[in-house]
Amino acid sequence: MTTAPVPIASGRPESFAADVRAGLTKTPQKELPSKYLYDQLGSRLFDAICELPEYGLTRADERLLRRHSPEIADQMPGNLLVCELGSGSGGKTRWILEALTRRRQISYYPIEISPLALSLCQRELADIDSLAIVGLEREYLDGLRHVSERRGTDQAILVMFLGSTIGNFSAPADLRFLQDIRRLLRPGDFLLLGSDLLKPIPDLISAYDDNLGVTAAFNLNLLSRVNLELGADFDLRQFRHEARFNTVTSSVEMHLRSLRAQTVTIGTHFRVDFQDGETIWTENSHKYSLAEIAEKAQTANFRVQAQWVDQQWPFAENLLMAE
Ligand code: AVI
Repeated sequence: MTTAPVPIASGRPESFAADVRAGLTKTPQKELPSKYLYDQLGSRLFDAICELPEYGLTRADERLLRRHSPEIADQMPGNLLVCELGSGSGGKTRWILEALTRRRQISYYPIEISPLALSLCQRELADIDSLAIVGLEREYLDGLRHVSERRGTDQAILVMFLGSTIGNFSAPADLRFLQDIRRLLRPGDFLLLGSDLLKPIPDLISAYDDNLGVTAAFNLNLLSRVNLELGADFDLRQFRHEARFNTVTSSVEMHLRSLRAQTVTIGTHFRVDFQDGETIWTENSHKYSLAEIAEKAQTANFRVQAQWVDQQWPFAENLLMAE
């Protein structure tokens, strides 16, 4: 199941319809929210993306967690709860949970809107001794609030938000999200934040427009989802995946380009006209600098305890402490 926690819960069908309508009537740039990329097929395609030779992000995240988990565990207090925003498949979380449970009993709360992902994660980590797994089928902040309100007075929280999903919140929403997390924490709690870093543009474009066309399928699947769930008639062959780097926002943008002038019908009443060459913007993936992460963390009232960077694929694991 997906290792990508999506920015916000996918929501009910009526909000999908409303979001599609709002996004496709936006001018001058049509948009579809990236959270809708992750239906069942989209989640599987994302898992495949993580295996692609061009997409070094997930492997860098895993390498850093594997290497630095003992050091992270050493900095944690004895009485600790662990929450993960987006449970993932449990693969990379294993390193940190194993390091933490060497010294203490841990309750681990994966927070995830997909019940299937939660049960896969529970199964994957079930063999770790001294670990109690309590899956929460909720949106991130709602789940974190739930845990935070029920913890003991002397219990600290470690929140993990891995895989650079923070980069899919377009600025300034990334900062707002850090502030929202901070408001649910107490001084002395921790946030372990994964963030992809700026790297040469050709490497970034290859990572988001791979030779096998997996990312193209991931992106086009969004139109397929609109067809299936909202009764639209997008002809997928008349749209092409595009990855481009926006130097102003330091982000890789995914778009779907209309290959001709066309009209698409969504449901019974809603029609959208596309000009030849017009695009739908489907995702923003911000690439940070270390200083930028530190600045956003400090603005959100966290102290930067450590930033570890992968040498093969510039990516940072940031250990932040609530002040
Ligand atoms: C989940 N997220 C961090 C991925 C990223 O790199 O922004 C989603 C993705 N989109 C295309 N490839 C991967």
